[in-house]
Amino acid sequence: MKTIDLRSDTVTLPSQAMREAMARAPLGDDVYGEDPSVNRLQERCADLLGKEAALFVASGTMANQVALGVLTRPGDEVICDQGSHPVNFEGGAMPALWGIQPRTLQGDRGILDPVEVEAAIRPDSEHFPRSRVLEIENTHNRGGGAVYPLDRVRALAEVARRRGLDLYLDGARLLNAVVASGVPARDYAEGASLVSLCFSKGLGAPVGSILAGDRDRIREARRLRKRLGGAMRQSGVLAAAASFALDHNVARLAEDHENARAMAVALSSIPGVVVPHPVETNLLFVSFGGRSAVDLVGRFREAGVLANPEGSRPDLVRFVTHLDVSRDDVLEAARRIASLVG
Ligand code: TLP
Repeated sequence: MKTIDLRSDTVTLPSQAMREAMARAPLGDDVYGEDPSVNRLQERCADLLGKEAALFVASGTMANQVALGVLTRPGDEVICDQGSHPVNFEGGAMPALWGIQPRTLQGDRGILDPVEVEAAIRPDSEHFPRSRVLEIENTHNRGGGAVYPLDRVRALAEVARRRGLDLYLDGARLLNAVVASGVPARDYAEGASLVSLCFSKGLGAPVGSILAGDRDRIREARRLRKRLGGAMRQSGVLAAAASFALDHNVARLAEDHENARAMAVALSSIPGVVVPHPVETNLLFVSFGGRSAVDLVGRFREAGVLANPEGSRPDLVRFVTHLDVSRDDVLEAARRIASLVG
């Protein structure tokens, strides 16, 4: 029986063509700034995101933490959605690394309301932490892959600008948002001081993320990346995979989105099964009549379907489509699940 792995879009393996591009990549020591493949990727991503400069980093977590480290001082506060990745999935890095604290708001599927954000900004007083950064995530993971409407991003950027905060955009899946909405990446990133995107999610590269912003902030980001042990040497072998992913794997994200919708339709026909959010991109959250997600994923695993409990509610299972699963695979997964729970 074939295993169908829908735990995350991080599970993809580099294709043969991607591996060949990695093998061919011209290399140098990136700590000396001499890796042509890294330099090319950084320039390309700066342009894609409409920023002066960019820095290749090891992971989305490193991009987020370097960004927050650049934009804050100890004691500062970061306003973000309660489901945001740095709050939930980065091992407590905000306080542990930078001595900063999150101020969490309840967004609508992770999408923040500018009025609520403005109300959460602390008055200037010795009593309060200093509100310093507004962090948003597009697409929003815990929001079920929700795409930020561009006018909402602009309204939040305007609040941040007017109140002297920096906007940071966690764009781990920004290109999913771009493909789903038709909005160019640089438009989403326009009001952000720093923006990231990941190559190791739906784009199918094995490793790597980019952080983009103005020259001064990226110079400081380079220092913090070094401090975290993330200054790599012949990392062009990884940057080449990222460049290959940008060349070949962006437009096809639309297929992942269609496959997630097809799976949602198939699962919804099972009595008692509820898909609580519209499926906008490649993430699909499903409730199986209120049954425990932890128990269910164990049963699905026995049937060769891998998924994760979503975590924000005990009954939600998260399925993620990606370039290593086809339409037939997701429909087969839905059939196996139907035979278990139907
Ligand atoms: N998310 C992973 C898990 O950590 C939950 C996943 O499987 O979805 N920002 C966002 C919005 C993310 O979803 C992720 C990864 C990251 C940052 C971190 O990326 P990595 O895993 O490369 O550190």
